[in-house]
Amino acid sequence: MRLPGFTPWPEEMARYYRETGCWSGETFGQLLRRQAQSHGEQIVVVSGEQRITYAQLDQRVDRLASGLHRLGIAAGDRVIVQLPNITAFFEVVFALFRIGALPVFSLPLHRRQEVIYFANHSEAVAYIIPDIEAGYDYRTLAAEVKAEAPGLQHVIVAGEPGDYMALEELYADSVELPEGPLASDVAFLQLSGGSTGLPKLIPRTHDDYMYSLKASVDVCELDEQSIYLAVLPVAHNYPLSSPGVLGTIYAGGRIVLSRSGSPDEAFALIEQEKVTITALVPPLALVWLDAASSRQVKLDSLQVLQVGGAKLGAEAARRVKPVLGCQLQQVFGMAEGLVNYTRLDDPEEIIVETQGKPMSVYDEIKIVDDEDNEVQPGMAGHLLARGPYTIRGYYKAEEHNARSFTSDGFYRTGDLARLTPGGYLIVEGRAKDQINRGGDKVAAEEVENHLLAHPGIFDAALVSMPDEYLGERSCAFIIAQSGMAGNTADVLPSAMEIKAFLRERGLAAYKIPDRIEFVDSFPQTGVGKVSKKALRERIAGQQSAVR
Ligand code: OOB
Repeated sequence: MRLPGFTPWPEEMARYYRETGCWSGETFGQLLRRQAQSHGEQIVVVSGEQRITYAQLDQRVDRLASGLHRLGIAAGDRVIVQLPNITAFFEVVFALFRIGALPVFSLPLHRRQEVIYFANHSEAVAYIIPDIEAGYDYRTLAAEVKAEAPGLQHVIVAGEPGDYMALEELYADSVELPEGPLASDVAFLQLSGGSTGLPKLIPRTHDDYMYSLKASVDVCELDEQSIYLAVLPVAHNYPLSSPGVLGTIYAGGRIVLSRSGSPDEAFALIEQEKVTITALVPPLALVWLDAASSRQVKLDSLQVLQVGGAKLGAEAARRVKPVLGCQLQQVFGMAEGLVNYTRLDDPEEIIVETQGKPMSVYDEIKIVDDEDNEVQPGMAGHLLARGPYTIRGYYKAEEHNARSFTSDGFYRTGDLARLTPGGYLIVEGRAKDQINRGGDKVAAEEVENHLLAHPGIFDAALVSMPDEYLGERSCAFIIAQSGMAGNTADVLPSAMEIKAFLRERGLAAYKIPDRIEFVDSFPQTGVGKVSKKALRERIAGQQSAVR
């Protein structure tokens, strides 16, 4: 079933990817069935006291698929899935895959603004949440979302349902289901980090995503013996597929779920469950390094620590092996597709200093200047990517697609990078208007639009400021409404008030500016645009002055 708003690969490329075996023709529903047949009695997910086998997962997925089908959820329907790292995540997404309905992945930190947008933009029919997680009641969020998303017919709760439907009640007797989706169909909508006013949704097909799992599993050397600890939220592309939890299932391995990234919980799980590989963002890696240096830990089973999502400093990278006793693997990827890894047997210098190289020989990358001309070898420029698992367009975003892709189908990553003679990438910065807050992506324009909704704000510009721990934090420069700036302090909105205003609007907490600076005007570029470069320099200068 062709999803409206999806840009497929050109027919001759699709044929090529099929002929070369990149696209295998298998769907996720079929993958799980195959693994249940060959590894049925092996444990697939460990979550607290709960351990389930491939065969049990497969059966629960069939029953849930039957219940969802009976509820009226059909092939092509979109369903927002906002679940933490719990077993139900896997049951839900594979059940949706099996009936050909599309999960729309939302992160646990998303709030009203994000979820309402996903619901309306994707025309979702259902929304699946936990009851209370990390002290937050998602049923309250659901009530707010429902009020603003008229198309949403069902709210389904993993846990105590309150006013809604309990997920547990949907596990029906397995019934004959309609024919499943094709591998060329869109399997789900993933989230983009975004750099524009509104978040973008990323359509990924069974074929392309399955290939990204296969290539990741090969590079990361996962097999049936692998035990993957999921500490980052599993709905994110990195812990989902690089190789992540789905790669682990592809390899026939075991997933251990952690509810948090804290060393207390994670180190204990690594020891108890003999975890072999896990994935972190740089700030968490720093916390782990500190925690492991200051206490006796036995992480003997851990072979690989992946770090990605934001740039890992070379100094921290160098500490991984001596402190944690495992190999570091840098991962530079994006939900749109392209994923780069350092290889497990690469020399130390490459592992520490680079962000890896494309995982597939079918990946095509280019480094270009502002006019799209390829730069001299070794020079920095804009990174473009095309290949068997890199999308050709965002979901329902024609205008934006014209800017985000070249006419010959390369995705403009927005990253500035250079290539080493050996073909490894070093990320030098970013051209897109985005702040990377330790792996959490903040689109400047999105936050600026919310700031502009405040009656006391005339103009706003959000920029990054360097941060030792997160790499970057956000700083909002604000011009107050005329008549307010320079006026008595009680008329000027305070920084606290502005943050509270954004929070009340229901914006995810990581998007709330870390710092707010009031100014009378913005520095301008030669053509009169706001010079974010000058604002970044100003705030970085102020920071170093106080040190
Ligand atoms: C991952 O995916 P997204 O979609 O949240 O963010 C992608 C962006 C990249 O374009 C780049 O700007 C940044 O995140 N990034 C890195 C990086 N890894 C991602 N920047 C520097 N160094 C790195 N190692 O973040 C993602 C998806 C799949 C695998 C890994 C990460």
